[in-house]
Amino acid sequence: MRIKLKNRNDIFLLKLGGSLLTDKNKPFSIREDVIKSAVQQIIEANERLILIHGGGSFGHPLAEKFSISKGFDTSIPNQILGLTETHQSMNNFNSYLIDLFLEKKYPALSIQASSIFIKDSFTISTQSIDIIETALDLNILPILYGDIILDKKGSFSIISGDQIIFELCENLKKYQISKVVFVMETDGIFINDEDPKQKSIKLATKLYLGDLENIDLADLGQKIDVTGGIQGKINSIKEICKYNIPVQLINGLKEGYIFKSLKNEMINCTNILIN
Ligand code: IP8
Repeated sequence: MRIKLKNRNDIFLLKLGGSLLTDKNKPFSIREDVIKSAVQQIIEANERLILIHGGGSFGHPLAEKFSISKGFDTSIPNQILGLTETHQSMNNFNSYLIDLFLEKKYPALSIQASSIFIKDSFTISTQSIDIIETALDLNILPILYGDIILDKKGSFSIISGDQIIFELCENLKKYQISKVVFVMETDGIFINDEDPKQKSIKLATKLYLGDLENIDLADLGQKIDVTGGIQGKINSIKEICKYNIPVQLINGLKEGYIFKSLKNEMINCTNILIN
């Protein structure tokens, strides 16, 4: 896929998955080499983008322990404290990332989703998208992350990195998103071979939105996190494609892939194209 940035107001949204950046089996564990390489590639590419990262072992174990995504429940001991601890844990993780950019003298700014988005039962709203746009105007890299979200009805939930992306697709006005890139620890979406006798799986390198309806997903035995798994990712892609924005799923463990994606170079990955 070759998508040229058309004008200086075109941007990429890049999501670094939590299971790529952390060891999901060990709470609060960072995959240092992977994160450092991702940061280095983003700096070297030096493109205008918004970076979003997931929770991994900093967000999901706590969110699960206190059933944060189910909302306020007085029967769960210390749930409100757990809510704030979940946020703080994500904040610490995010600080680690921000520091890596600043150490390399690259201006990155942490923007907390829990401070700029609010829920009203099912709908999420924001009055603060201009903060992100103004940061972009100043050539600052805005970094958002999966977080807790408060609900005006006196409750709360989790806002995942993917939900943040939908909100950005919906609300950014001054900047056009030319591509959303999900950086994961697999090459993309694997499907079963058309010939069932083959019993083999293959990487879907090029898909259209319509293909996602009846996709024959290969079972890679991937763990489900509190906000989704691969089927959740497909639902996210469908949502993003509604805004006519192409999506790319790439492997963050492959050397140079993040850089190449940001430079629109060819890589072995899944591209979801707009019809
Ligand atoms: O990893 C979840 O974000 P995600 C964030 O993008 C928390 O789903 C706090 C669990």
